Amino acid sequence: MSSSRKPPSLDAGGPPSPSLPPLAGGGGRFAVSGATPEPGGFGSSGDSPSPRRGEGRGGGLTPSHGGATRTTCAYCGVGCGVIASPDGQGGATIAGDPDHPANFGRLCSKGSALGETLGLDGRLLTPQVGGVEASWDAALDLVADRFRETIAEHGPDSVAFYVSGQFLTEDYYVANKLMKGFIGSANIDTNSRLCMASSVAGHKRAFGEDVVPGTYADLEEAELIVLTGSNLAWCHPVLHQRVQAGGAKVVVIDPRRTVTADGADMHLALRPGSDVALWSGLLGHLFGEGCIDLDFAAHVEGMAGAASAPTLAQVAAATGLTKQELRAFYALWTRTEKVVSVYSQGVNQAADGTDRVNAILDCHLATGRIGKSGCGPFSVTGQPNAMGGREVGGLANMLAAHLDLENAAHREAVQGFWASPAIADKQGLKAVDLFRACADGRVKALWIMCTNPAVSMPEADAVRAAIRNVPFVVVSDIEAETDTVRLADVALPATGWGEKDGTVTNSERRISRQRAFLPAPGEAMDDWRIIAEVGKRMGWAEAFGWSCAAEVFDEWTRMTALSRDFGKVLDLTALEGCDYDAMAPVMWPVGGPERLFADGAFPRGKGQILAPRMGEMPLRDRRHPFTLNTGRVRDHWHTMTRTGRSAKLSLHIAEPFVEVHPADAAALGIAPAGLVRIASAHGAMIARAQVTDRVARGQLFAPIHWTGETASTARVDALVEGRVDPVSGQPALKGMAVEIKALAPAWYGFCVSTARPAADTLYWARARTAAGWQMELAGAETPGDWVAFARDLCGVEAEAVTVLDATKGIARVALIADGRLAGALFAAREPVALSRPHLRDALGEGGAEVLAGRPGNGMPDPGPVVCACFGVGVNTIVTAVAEQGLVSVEEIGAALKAGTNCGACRPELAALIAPRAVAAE
Ligand SMILES: Nc1nc2c(c(=O)[nH]1)N[C@H]1C(S)=C(S)[C@@H](COP(=O)(O)OP(=O)(O)OC[C@H]3O[C@@H](n4cnc5c(=O)[nH]c(N)nc54)[C@H](O)[C@@H]3O)O[C@H]1N2
Ligand SMILES: Nc1nc2c(c(=O)[nH]1)N[C@H]1C(S)=C(S)[C@@H](COP(=O)(O)OP(=O)(O)OC[C@H]3O[C@@H](n4cnc5c(=O)[nH]c(N)nc54)[C@H](O)[C@@H]3O)O[C@H]1N2
Ligand code: SF4
Ligand SMILES: [Mo]
Repeated sequence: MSSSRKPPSLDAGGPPSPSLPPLAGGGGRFAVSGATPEPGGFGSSGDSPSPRRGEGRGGGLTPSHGGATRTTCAYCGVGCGVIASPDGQGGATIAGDPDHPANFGRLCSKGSALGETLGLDGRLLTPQVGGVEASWDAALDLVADRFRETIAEHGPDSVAFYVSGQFLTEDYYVANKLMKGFIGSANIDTNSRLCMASSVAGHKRAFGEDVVPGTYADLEEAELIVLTGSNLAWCHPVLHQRVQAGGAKVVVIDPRRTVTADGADMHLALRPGSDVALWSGLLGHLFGEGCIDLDFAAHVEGMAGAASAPTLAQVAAATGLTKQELRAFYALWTRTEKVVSVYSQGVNQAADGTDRVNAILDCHLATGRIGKSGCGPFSVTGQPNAMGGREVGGLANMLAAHLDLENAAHREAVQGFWASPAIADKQGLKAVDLFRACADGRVKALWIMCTNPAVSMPEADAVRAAIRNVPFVVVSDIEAETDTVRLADVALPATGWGEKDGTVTNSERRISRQRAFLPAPGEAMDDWRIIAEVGKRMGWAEAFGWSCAAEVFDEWTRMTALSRDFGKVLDLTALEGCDYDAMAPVMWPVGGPERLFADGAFPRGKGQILAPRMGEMPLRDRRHPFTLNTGRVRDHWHTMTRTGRSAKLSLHIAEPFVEVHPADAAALGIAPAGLVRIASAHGAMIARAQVTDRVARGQLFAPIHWTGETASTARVDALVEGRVDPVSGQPALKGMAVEIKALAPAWYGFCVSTARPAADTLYWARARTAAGWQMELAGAETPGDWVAFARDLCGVEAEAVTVLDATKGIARVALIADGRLAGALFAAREPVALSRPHLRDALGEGGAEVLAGRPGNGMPDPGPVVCACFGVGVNTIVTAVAEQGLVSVEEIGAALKAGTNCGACRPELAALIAPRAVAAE
């Protein structure tokens, strides 16, 4: 059933072979590093404890043969080009593609470690019905029958799909076609609702179409870059490197002092939610200073609204910034011609997210700073195909090809193109409403694909209950056990990154191929094909009869004649009939200009400035006096189903945490590294307190990554309310009213184990290590028998060596099997202070001597990992900085190699050179 795969190949390690298609914009403006993998170094999955491909069930797997494949990174919207060289045993060596115009060879820590995530342990390899293995025929028939019956009985709006910005364009196109054109409902929404919906709505209001006008090259050509609501150094690391290479002044607007802010020329730590006031104030200032492009103004409506912009005093009161800070920022923006304003989830994920987007776009429209070299507003996309999903109409309020559900001519054109029996004629349920409709019984059959809403949706506990309430739930995933797969009646195994063929569109509208370089494992099937098989079985064999991804893509490119003919920018028609296998990265409009709107030719005729507003502040109340901010860490991706497989990526930050200001911590009796419980009216989580002035008083920050699979109670979205922006339907994921309390567990613990440890204690958080696993623990009651507890935890009946002191509350247990350390538990009444790297290294090696908890004499403790690629710890770095007098990131690199591969840790290294850095652990 697998599609034809003829990826272009190149000789491993050598220069691109002549048979490779030329890539647009090759060469590169900035230095290429990380292009050549270390021999036997990162990228090989050989050292992971995973079963090898072909060894497992499913049989008949062809081993991948030599040669390398050009593809695109699985993760963020930067869309870096990757060269994957399969090792023939199911793994692959990964390098940056020096010719890809997104990254010119660079990769961040996550991209560099892609090879470590290819193992098959934990993968979903066969269809499951009711938790029991089933054949594809049985599973697909069941899905088609249940959907058909439900529609027949309750109408097309009684079913829904919830899909993902990690879908390839082909997957997305097929899902959208099935729901909107054949089932005849618009009840297909996507996790992009949580991510890009406010940018989509803002673009449509300002330009008349969802278009990002600029290119990555603008980041190098700009003189000023404003990063607002964006932690670029951690979330789009390769773009951050391009920003730094360009040498522009950088301003960061973020309530939190992020690593991105550390490296900026100016950090405006505004009050959460005051973004609209800040940007509206800038618009007023631009008018006041006469910094308006009068020629461009002829192409823009709404200029007069700027008269109602807030005054400097009003902006200062709203943002909590000083007038001096505001004047400095406004003056810099006003006098700099080449300015790019990059924004992301600190802007989109708010109850006034669309207004925030437009407040930024307004300033660029008023000054004509758009579509020209080095200037423009720049919404950076999160997921690898956030942009592609928008093109094919994956959101519940749009049609494919940037056309509108509300427009009868658009509907007719789409239905005509598909020759479909139906066409959705009203908006479908947007994510938050969709799961509410699951809760109250309106949705009776639900298909979730490539996303983990039981973790990532606001009101996640209620969403979990809502999914349980749906009579028939299908989940397509690559993993056998996720919080959402556990709720499925039918679980369908999808092929994952490296196994599937298709296209993705990155933040600068550049379409790149993802190419398979590994065989499909077990019985896994490509997502587009799974959906097409269901479409066929529902009675539409012809409309869903493609034989490979290339045919789907071809149909899609032809469809963009519709957007072109309706005067939209989106146009892929020049790619019709292209050589899909050899396709080089290309921007849309294909064959058109790279930058858009410099001439003021907007799809709607004129650009639109929205009247400035003051914005909406996050809620707080007496019971919930803190504002909870949420977001990402450098080395983890979302719900960790992929990055959690890599030991390198798991050790940068190995457990859920909450940043809390020292004054708040002191007032509430929260000790550094103590445990806290944060709670809202919707739910609660437990995490490690990180006492830091990176957050302001009254604010907290917690990461989104931990799930029911990786921690006891740390799904941050359990707390977040499903309050949405009225224009975009995007939930306010960043500003939640919560309370925080110190917890006083009876004991704290740390464990390492060669087998996957499992606990049922008040708190636990599990992470991969090179030789197995580690777990942070805390318990409400002290176990009566520590040895039994340790054996149970590690799942081994090994010989135990112990140091037990009941009066001091100390318990240390080493479990020795065949003379090697199979597990170790350290417990104490206080958070356990010991050298975690030392213990991790001893696993599978040393014996009872680990009970000392520290390396022997003369062996320094490296501390927590900063550089993931070379595993360099913070203590090693701080010591070298002090002892060798290192003064730059380059010198640290020369001395320790840290920061010399992917460079994602360079901002953190820079911070360690600062005098206040101290050794940890
Ligand atoms: N390492 C890593 N990289 C990723 C991802 C990942 O999971 N891990 N995910 C990808 C995806 S899908 C996305 S969408 C992007 C997200 O990329 P980003 O948007 O950069 O990431 P976040 O950490 O969600 O949030 C960005 C910042 O918004 C700030 N913020 C919170 N409230 C406000 C506010 O009111 N105003 C302003 N101005 N700022 C505020 C937060 O403090 C935070 O630092 O990252 C992508 N890249
Ligand atoms: N509080 C708060 N909540 C947030 C955010 C926030 O900043 N704060 N950010 C939001 C944003 S921007 C996003 S994008 C979401 C992300 O949230 P999710 O989309 O829920 O997170 P992922 O872990 O990326 O889920 C992807 C799932 O698809 C599976 N998968 C991977 N590859 C494939 C494939 O090829 N096919 C199939 N069928 N499955 C596959 C993975 O195993 C995983 O289970 O979270 C949102 N939630
Ligand atoms: S910046 Fe990192 S995660 Fe994003 S596409 Fe590039 S390598 Fe992948
Ligand atoms: Mo996202």
